[in-house]
Amino acid sequence: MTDAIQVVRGACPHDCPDTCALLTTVENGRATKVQGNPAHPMTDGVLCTKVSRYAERTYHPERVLQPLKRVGPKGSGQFEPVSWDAALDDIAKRLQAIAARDPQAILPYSYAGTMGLVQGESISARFFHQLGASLLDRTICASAGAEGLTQTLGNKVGMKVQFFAESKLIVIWGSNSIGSNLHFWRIAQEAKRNGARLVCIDPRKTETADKCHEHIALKPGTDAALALAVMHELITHGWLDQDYIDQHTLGWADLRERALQWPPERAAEVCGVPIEQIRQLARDWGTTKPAAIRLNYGMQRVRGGGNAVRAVACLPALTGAWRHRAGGLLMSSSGHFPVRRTALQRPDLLGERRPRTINMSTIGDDLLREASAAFGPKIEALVVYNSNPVAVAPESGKVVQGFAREDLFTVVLEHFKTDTADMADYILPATTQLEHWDIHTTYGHTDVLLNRPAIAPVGGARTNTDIFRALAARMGFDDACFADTDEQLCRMAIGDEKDFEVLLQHGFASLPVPDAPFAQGGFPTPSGRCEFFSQRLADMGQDGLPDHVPNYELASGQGPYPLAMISPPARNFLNSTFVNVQSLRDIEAEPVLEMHPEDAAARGIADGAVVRVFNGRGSYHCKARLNQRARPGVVNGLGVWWRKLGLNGTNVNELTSQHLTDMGRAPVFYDCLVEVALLQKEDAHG
Ligand SMILES: Nc1nc2c(c(=O)[nH]1)N[C@H]1C(S)=C(S)[C@@H](COP(=O)(O)OP(=O)(O)OC[C@H]3O[C@@H](n4cnc5c(=O)[nH]c(N)nc54)[C@H](O)[C@@H]3O)O[C@H]1N2
Ligand SMILES: Nc1nc2c(c(=O)[nH]1)N[C@H]1C(S)=C(S)[C@@H](COP(=O)(O)OP(=O)(O)OC[C@H]3O[C@@H](n4cnc5c(=O)[nH]c(N)nc54)[C@H](O)[C@@H]3O)O[C@H]1N2
Ligand code: SF4
Ligand SMILES: [Mo]
Repeated sequence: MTDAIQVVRGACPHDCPDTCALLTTVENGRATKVQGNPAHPMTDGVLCTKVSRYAERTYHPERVLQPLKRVGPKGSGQFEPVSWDAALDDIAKRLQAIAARDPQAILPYSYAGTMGLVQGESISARFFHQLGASLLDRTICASAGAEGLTQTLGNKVGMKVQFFAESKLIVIWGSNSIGSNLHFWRIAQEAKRNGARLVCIDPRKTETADKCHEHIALKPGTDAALALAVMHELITHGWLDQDYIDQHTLGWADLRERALQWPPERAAEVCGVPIEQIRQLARDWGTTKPAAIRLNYGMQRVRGGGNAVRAVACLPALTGAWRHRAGGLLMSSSGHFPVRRTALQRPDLLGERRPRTINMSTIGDDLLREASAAFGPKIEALVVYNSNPVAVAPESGKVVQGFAREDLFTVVLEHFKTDTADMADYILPATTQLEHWDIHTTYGHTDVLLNRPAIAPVGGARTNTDIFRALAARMGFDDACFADTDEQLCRMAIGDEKDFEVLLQHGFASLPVPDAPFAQGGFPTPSGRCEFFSQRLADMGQDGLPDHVPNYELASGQGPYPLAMISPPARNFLNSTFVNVQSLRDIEAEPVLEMHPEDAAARGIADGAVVRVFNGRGSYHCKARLNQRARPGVVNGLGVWWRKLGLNGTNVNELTSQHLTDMGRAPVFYDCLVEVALLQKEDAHG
């Protein structure tokens, strides 16, 4: 019996900064347990609750295990099983017919359902490049922050995460570490035990805020104002490292002038926080060494998200925090990895063609657009993989209307009948992380991980790569690159043969990143300095300096929608993944809206009441949860539920808009005004 037990090394595929190393126990060909690898320092043998249920998800009774073809009306969720050959032949024929008119009418739609370089964008990208399909601007998560960080530091680079353990001040800015970056929280706790002060900056009083020494509950979208006021105090109190500023930054005189326009009194008004809290934050930042900021993506999902990240990213250079390995800032480490994207994705297969680019964050509007000179052809076919846009994209009323078009041909590669798969013409069953090869970089630490298949594909599931290889063959794409195996793709993704041998042996390897990468400056910007002023932004007609850019939707005290809604992740889901895993859904129980008791009382809403959250874009039913986690004037709609598992077949994105951020063309999920009312019997279906 013991002979039949194996433990296989892998990597967590999810869009999470921790990128844990997995150990999967396989008994007689069946995965029985998924655990954290104790040998991997960042994972330290611990997984989050979600992924420790990965076997439950893999063998879920509702998993799609054979190709399905739509038989009912669009969106009815009625399908019949068909053979792989029948499905692939028909899909290839349909795509070929559209491509003969204009391949740009075909749009791939994918995101980070798996963060793997191989099952993400490798053969799939080659396929769409060879076809000449529209390109996809993958903006739905992080592109505003990434752009802001890049315009300031030069790339998505920063501190090494393990050195936060030695910091004496940690500012957790726009992130709920306990919920979404658990392994960083472990490091922050170690620092706390060693005497570090922890400050959390978040409109919501999260589990993380509960455990920090200070919580600054600012209004959503006001982080740049707060950061500018901190600079004001650093200047007026002389808490600057003038030598670091002179040698390693660009645009100080201009930034100084800008910051002097932001006394704490002004920022307190804009941010809705006490003046003394701002002064204290500046004092902490200006006088504690080493001091570090864990910046995350929560704060860049508003109109001024790029500017906000720029403003915060200036703070470590002002005090010379970068001099110490436990000082500086970390938002994303992904720019440290020398990934061979060109080899994996082969953009050269486009030849002379330059297809248009569609922004994934405005898929609602774009699916409803007619052909025009400016837009190009109407979108006639969508191929969706590693994403659930009907649930996660903003303004879902429009997204659903777009997917419901009878003249749209939609193929969805999935594990489950998600809200998006329900709208498909074909659902193709894809393998999970336990069933395929992959290689993983990360945005929260600096290790590369290899994922080996632990079990054979369940049922008739096939890997994303295999599905695109099979389609390529049917479309007559004969370039040799379509024959690359997954193992070959892993080998070419990053590093050399020697590196790959290390991965085969240990499952992970660390990048050679210096301990204090910017102690002597050397930022990867055009000037080599930390760019307070960005000429590149100025050349694009934008403000070259960071500034506070107010939200699109600002509560004025009047108007039909007086409450600001943010919709941060639910701890036991990963975006919309895991919502259908019963044991995890049981913990989250039902869709909730956190409200401050004052806002609820003004509307006659009691704790646990079913409410209608609405604005001009739509309405969403959920349960009101009254507590101090919500600040007055702000409501928190937690998690991206599957629409069909919600109370009225919608989720929070019924309310969010398709406006885009100041930089990076990203969505503004947390820049959204709503009103809340007790649900009356007559609007139970409204
Ligand atoms: N459990 C779990 N973990 C996840 C995810 C998940 O869905 N569930 N999602 C993953 C993904 S895709 C990502 S991108 C990462 C990063 O995910 P993040 O977007 O960083 O998510 P959170 O850590 O929840 O941090 C968001 C926090 O920002 C706060 N916030 C909202 N608006 C503002 C604002 O204007 N200013 C400030 N300062 N804070 C604001 C929210 O209240 C929330 O607590 O997390 C990943 N990890
Ligand atoms: N209101 C609101 N909306 C949000 C957010 C928010 O905070 N508030 N967060 C936004 C953010 S940060 C992000 S990143 C996006 C996330 O949006 P998505 O990237 O769409 O993420 P998921 O919802 O997790 O959906 C991923 C899907 O990929 C599938 N999948 C996983 N692995 C594989 C595979 O190997 N092959 C195939 N074919 N499929 C696979 C999963 O089953 C799952 O259904 O949502 C955004 N939407
Ligand atoms: S979701 Fe994040 S914390 Fe959970 S196992 Fe994956 S990488 Fe680790
Ligand atoms: Mo994300």
